[in-house]
Amino acid sequence: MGTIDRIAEPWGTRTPYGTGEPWPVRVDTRLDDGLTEADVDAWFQSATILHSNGDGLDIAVKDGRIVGVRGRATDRVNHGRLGPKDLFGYQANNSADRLTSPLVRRDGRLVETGWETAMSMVADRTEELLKERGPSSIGFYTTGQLFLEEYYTLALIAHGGIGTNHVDGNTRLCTATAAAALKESFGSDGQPGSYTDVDHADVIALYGHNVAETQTVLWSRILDRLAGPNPPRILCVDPRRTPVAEAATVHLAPRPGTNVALMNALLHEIVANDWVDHAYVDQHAVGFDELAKQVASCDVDWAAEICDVPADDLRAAARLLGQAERLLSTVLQGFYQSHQATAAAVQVNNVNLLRGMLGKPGCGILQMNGQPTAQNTRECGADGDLPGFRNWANDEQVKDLARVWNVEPAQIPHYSEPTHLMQMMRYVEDGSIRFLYVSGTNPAVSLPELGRIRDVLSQERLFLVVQDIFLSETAQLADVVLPAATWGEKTGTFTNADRTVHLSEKAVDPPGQARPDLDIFLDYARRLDLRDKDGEPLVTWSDPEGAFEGWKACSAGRPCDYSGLTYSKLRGGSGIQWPCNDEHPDGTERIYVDGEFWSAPSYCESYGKDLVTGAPVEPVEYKAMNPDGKAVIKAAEYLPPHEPPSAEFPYLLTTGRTLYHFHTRTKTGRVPQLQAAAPDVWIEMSAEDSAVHGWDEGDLLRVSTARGGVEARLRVSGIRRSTLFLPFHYGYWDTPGGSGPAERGRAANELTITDWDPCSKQPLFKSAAARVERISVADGPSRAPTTTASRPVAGASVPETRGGAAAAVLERLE
Ligand SMILES: Nc1nc2c(c(=O)[nH]1)N[C@H]1C(S)=C(S)[C@@H](COP(=O)(O)OP(=O)(O)OC[C@H]3O[C@@H](n4cnc5c(=O)[nH]c(N)nc54)[C@H](O)[C@@H]3O)O[C@H]1N2
Ligand SMILES: Nc1nc2c(c(=O)[nH]1)N[C@H]1C(S)=C(S)[C@@H](COP(=O)(O)OP(=O)(O)OC[C@H]3O[C@@H](n4cnc5c(=O)[nH]c(N)nc54)[C@H](O)[C@@H]3O)O[C@H]1N2
Ligand SMILES: [Mo]
Repeated sequence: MGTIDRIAEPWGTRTPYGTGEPWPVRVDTRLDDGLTEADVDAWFQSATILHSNGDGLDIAVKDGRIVGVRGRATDRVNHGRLGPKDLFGYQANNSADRLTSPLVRRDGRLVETGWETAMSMVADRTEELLKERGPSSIGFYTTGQLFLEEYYTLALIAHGGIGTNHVDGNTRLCTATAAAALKESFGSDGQPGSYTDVDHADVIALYGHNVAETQTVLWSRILDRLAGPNPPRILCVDPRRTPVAEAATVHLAPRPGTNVALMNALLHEIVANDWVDHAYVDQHAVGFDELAKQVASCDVDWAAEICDVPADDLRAAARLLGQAERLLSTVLQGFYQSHQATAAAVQVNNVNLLRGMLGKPGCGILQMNGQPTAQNTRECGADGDLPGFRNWANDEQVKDLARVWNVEPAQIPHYSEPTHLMQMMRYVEDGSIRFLYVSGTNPAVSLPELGRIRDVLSQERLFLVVQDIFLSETAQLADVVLPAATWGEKTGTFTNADRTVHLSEKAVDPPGQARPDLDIFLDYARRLDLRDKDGEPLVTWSDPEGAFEGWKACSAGRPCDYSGLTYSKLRGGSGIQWPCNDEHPDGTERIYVDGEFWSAPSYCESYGKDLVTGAPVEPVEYKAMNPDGKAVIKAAEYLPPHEPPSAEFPYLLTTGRTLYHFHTRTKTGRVPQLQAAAPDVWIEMSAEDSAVHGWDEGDLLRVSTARGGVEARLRVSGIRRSTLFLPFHYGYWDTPGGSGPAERGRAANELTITDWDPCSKQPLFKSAAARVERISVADGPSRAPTTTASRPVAGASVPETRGGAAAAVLERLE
């Protein structure tokens, strides 16, 4: 037991363990300064809300206020551990500038009002538009950060009540490709792997996934294996020298946007060396011959040229994969936010399929999620899917959803796939969508090409509703702002990236008039007087547990089956993995254990798409290709990025995250320990490139693309040559809640392009052609963290990132 500075040491103290042994418990506790556990009035069960890992925790309350958090020793996900954002992030709930009353725009300004006025404006405008222009004038844009009960209610209102097809989540920017890749390979969304695969794997391959910074506790688990006997070997595919790259046996640092070439070369080697489990492939998959044909010419020399990676390193990587006995593969934004996102992510599935490494301890795939509740957005149909992973192109499944909702099947739009967000923005731009209801997301910072997005969202003819907990950049553009209660202030459930469902209890009252998102959606439904086909109220519940029961009925018999879960079952112990039903009353650790997939034509969530054009595969084609519901090995040809470097824009710019901040910083920017660790934007460049220009650490640079410019101080880091990296956390406003724009333009999305993967429709944040110039010489180093991928190159004189006494966390080893 002892305290440790968890800003300086984000992953905490090592607890080494060997293959297949239980991961030791380490309970992390952080309370407001001066308090001890004896001072806490009560603890309330929950899980982490600033990433997708789903670490179980308890919220400490004193005098009706959240005063800290403690990891749950009994939880299967984290065995007591928490990451820095979780340990300090709760303080954002207590910020003095939370939204506490609804706001409406009068004479151009947002002014405070009551719920009655605000909600009747929202409902009246909806009804007017429904009368004048029909349901297609209404759009909903939600998030991956609310609770399951809220998404399911919103999906019912939008798809079943209003009858619009324009429903999406920011999960489109986040893990649309995870869902798409799982649908392509296995017929349905649903994570094959389990975090316990880390305990058993002998090779862990991470593709475009900086797990060390983005799921810190999962990285602690990997670090503990690395520190124990028989450590796993690590393959890292990332253009930056991330903490994962530093721990890797093989690190491939490809040119951004060349993932498919790299994957095809790895698959080429696996086929050429016959590292293929033919018995598994013959019995459980279709499509091997097409893949073998596709990769036949993709040798490592070919890929080495395209990816700018040494051919020998590619060979070494393929050998790791080909000779692994228990291979765990993980994929995230370095693959998902690229032009061939789904094609690349599917090739990772193909590696595990070829090796027959699925459904056994240590053999898994984690097509990772990012946001804490993104899985639920997808399951509940609040994001461009239908609830319960139902297939919009299968009339029987739509009919079944209509049965659950007691509406006519024709009421649920299914003439095409639900509209994806980038298309919705286009409809707003051209005026066919006139009402946009945004909940729990900040598109004025997080969408590509912000200059355009600001114009689109501030149009006079658009009625913009923003439901948030702070006056975000987007809320400032709204016609009506609805103040929400958040995590710790409301009850509900959410599901992490390995299908673990957690209950999150209300610990304190929300500030002022703020209300849970669920209550706001229910109020909206009541005002619209939405009815089922018998004239009874469409939404039959009035609280979270009622919504959960409704969802259980909707999910029963589908892959994401929650029918065996209850709030009381989720109380007290660990989170539980779906499917959880009569057959699996304690949940399901691994799916596809017997090599049977959710891909039968009558059951699958999708018939798949053409990976190049995104055109849906016709049902008859799918049935002919895969009549028995096997896994689909889908090949893809490499295509170059859409915006290659040029004489004018010679660099490739990529963007992403740092360990200490969450997204647009509405929460983490208000937390002193986190904000101090990464207070301002920076730009990463290699030592080689900075030497060519004669630039040094801390110089103020201007990076530009065809869309705009951003100014940032230089961090000379371990990033590959001819590549630049910007964190995307820093918005238009200088400090969150600040009253004015930042001194310098610094949002990465001023620079990114309006373009997306044809299959998943996920926007491209990871490669844009850019140029860079120096504005002024350094007066000191940049303020990028030194503990992470932005670590300065050896020899630079940069003060270490430290949190000091303010960042002390109690660790209890058991
Ligand atoms: N600290 C922190 N944690 C978070 C979040 C956060 O904001 N902050 N957000 C959460 C959410 S919503 C998400 S989606 C996840 C995202 O988690 P990650 O995907 O791990 O994070 P990113 O930084 O977006 O991208 C990962 C890596 O992709 C690399 N990359 C860039 N271009 C390419 C490429 O062309 N090919 C390859 N192979 N790699 C490339 C980048 O160098 C980067 O290190 O994190 C979650 N966790
Ligand atoms: N350039 C670049 N852009 C990116 C990315 C990238 O890597 N590079 N990553 C993309 C990805 S993966 C993601 S997930 C998105 C994230 O982008 P956003 O979703 O826009 O980012 P957040 O800052 O998480 O915004 C969430 C909003 O919800 C509010 N909020 C928090 N809790 C609650 C609640 O309980 N109820 C309500 N109603 N509101 C709440 C917060 O205050 C905040 O305003 O960004 C995407 N944009
Ligand atoms: Mo995300």
